[in-house]
Amino acid sequence: MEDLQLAKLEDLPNDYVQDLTAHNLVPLWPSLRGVLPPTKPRPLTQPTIWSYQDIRPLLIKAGELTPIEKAERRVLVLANPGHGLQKMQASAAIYLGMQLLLPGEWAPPHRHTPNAVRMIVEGEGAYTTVQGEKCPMSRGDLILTPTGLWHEHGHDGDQPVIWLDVLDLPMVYYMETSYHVNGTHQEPTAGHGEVQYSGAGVVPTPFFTRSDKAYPVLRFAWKDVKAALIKLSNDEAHIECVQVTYINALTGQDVENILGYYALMLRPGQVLRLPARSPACVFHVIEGAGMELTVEDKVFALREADTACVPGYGAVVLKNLSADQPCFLFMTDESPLHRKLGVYENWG
Ligand code: 1HN
Repeated sequence: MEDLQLAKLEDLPNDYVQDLTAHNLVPLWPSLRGVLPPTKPRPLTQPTIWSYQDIRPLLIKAGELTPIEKAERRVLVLANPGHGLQKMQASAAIYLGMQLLLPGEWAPPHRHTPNAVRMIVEGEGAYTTVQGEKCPMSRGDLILTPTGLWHEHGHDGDQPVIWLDVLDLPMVYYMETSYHVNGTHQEPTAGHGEVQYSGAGVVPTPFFTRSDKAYPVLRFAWKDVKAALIKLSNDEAHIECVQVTYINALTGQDVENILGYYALMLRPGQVLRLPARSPACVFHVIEGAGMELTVEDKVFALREADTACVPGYGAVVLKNLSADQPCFLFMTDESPLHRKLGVYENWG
């Protein structure tokens, strides 16, 4: 049935509207279709691509213009124009930023309510210490800094290190729950979750007890995740979507509460159609000779280290443009949040 046209604010007498305003009251009907559009949402999130070739020189320039002491975190935010750049949102719930740390620099310790991950894009020799665990950074590694955990970044190498930060900041900020606390330098402690939990299907259980750590593994080395994708692809040659999810080894759930993290391998020449689902999604090329991303009427060409964001509710087609090399992608989406809220949908 066609939606009926509802009355507008202008249809009401001025003095009546002023009277409502004076009493902090608002009529619903002029805004009803806006907050509850027919048949599908109208996301502000626009399909957007950020090319690493564009970002890199601007980030290096930020390194010359602003010392780390004056920035704390030297980041250029990947802002979706559909939300307005000042909102610093890639989507409703996803924040993206490219962060630069130069040799010898130190980004001081703090903790905060938003959850973060880092996907390392370039350089060697930097590290993040998360709640005492020193996590070296290499290209393609995923390092978690979940809500409430102390973290600081240091750099013992001799080249710039650049990584992609993904946070659920827009959501946590919207809920009026975003804040940070500064801390003191953490001396690295013994023990690495990624080593202890590296046996597939087994977890440490000294004296029959499992760890009560909420986040047992903080660093996922790219060499291990890449090997898992290649093994999956070889073992199930018929499988269409060669994808893995970063999960918590103790719970089997997503590694963080609000955003989901995945790695995907496109075989040489592969065209992969992803279903239209409610969550917005981010794609970042870890390794590959080029791919094409099609969403709605937009086609983006992505090279290594490029990042793109797509709104929910649209089908996405990924195409590996190389005929002889696989293409490896890092993906982030809002599906843990959507599932928890009960609004997750897969329209196929
Ligand atoms: C943050 O703490 C980091 O620790 C990076 O490296 C980006 C963006 C917004 C709020 C906190 C970091 C951030 C951030």
